[in-house]
Amino acid sequence: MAPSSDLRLVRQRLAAARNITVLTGAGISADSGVPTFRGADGLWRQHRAEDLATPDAFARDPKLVWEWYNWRRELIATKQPNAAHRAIVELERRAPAFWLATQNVDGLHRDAGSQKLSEIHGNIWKVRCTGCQAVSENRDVPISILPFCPHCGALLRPHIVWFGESLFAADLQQCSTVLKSCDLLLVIGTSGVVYPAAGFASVAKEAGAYVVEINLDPTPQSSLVDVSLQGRAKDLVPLLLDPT
Ligand code: BV8
Ligand code: ZN
Repeated sequence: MAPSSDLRLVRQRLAAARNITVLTGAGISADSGVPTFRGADGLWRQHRAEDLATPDAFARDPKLVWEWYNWRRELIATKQPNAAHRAIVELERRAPAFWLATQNVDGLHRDAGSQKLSEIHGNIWKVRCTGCQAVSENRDVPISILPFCPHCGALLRPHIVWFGESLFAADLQQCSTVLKSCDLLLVIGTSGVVYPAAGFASVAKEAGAYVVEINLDPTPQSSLVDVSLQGRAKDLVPLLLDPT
């Protein structure tokens, strides 16, 4: 558990911060029971996420990729936001300027009430047509395989950013703006290996932000952040708001 002096320091910095940016990864949803990407529970039928979350995998075997997403949709549909998600909603309410960039596709930040957010890797409850590019919400659990576009008949894909695909331009723009303008960046529950999100801490640091990391373990970013709080997000994030 993080030393109380670090917690006190971060709490003071948060209270004084005028412009807060938060970056979250799978670790914040782990406390809701959603398997992380690279943790022990990140495998499905012996496939690694990195091998399935690619355009090539979908082109080669769209049925297999949709079966993987159906497995995740069924699992995520039963999960609720946790105290860390809710504390971030409270932070959004309190801070004069706030933005959340999440790498998570589970939609739990939205369910918790976050509004000022970019889902930079997409959202598992959205589908996109590979023909007319129409994006729509689809909460079928499971989604019928294979799903086709009601407008143009083309195959539907998850509206998710796969490895080898560029993030949505609007999100990249928004993230660049909020990383360069924030005076405090909170990085919560990410292993810091997937780019461009893994570079966000250094972008903010170079722009003069105070950077705080919350994670169970050290990450490649731990050496460049100002404070690294080691522990579970559901325990630590609420403590940053109010001393209990
Ligand atoms: C891009 C959607 C430009 C899928 C995801 C070669 C060819 C092509 C690209 C590349 C290449 N080499 C490198 C790249 C770039 C690549 C990349 O970075 N690869 C890595 C693996 C080296 N990036 C991309 O491709 C990105 N696009 O760069 O575009 C481009 C275009 C073409 C060619 C070149 C460049 C797109 C990246 C997006 C990929 N999509 N998800 C899906 O979900 O179905 S990424 C996937 O990883 C998830 O979104 C996840 O969020 C993300 C990051 O993982 P984490 O969130 O950090 O989760 P992880 O399990 O790793 O870690 C959990 C952490 O939580 C741990 O640290 C753990 O300690 C901690 N934790 C656990 N429990 C708790 C906790 N902390 C606190 N409390 C707890 N209770
Ligand atoms: Zn279509």
